[in-house]
Amino acid sequence: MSKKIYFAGSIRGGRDDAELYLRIVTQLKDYGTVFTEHVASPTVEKDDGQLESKFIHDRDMDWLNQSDYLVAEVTQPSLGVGYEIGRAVDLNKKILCLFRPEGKRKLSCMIDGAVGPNFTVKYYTEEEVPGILKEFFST
Ligand code: 6K6
Repeated sequence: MSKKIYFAGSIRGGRDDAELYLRIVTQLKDYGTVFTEHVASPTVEKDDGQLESKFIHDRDMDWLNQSDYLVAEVTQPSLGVGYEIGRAVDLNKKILCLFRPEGKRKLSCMIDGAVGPNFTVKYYTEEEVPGILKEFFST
């Protein structure tokens, strides 16, 4: 059966990494269905901008509920991504957080310190993504 994957990445937290999200989502699609492909879309704010926050929240939580995995790119800090990670922990989802240690930015202790059997944090460079995903989805 195809894996169900929720991808999380910053929207209102800042869109600097949007093109990277798209490249990660493209690779995730080799492993299964990605519910949140729109997070990687250059036009997400225009496409979903007319929708009520409550609709977006409830739709996204429904998708998270249906997912087996949460993959979050956490380099660009985002309240929404942090919230989704917390909810995914509560729902016992298998979680992968990807952080690029560039410049002065440091990962929140609440993500870095959450590591456990179902919670993986990877400090990475983009060329490492294929190997990281292969390992994550094989366990
Ligand atoms: C409306 C106006 C601007 O952008 C929009 C569309 N908003 C969203 N559409 C879909 N998912 C969203 C939206 N806003 C937040 N999310 C969810 O939270 C996504 O699943 C992202 O992983 C995460 C981003 O949170 P913020 O706090 O960076 O926006």
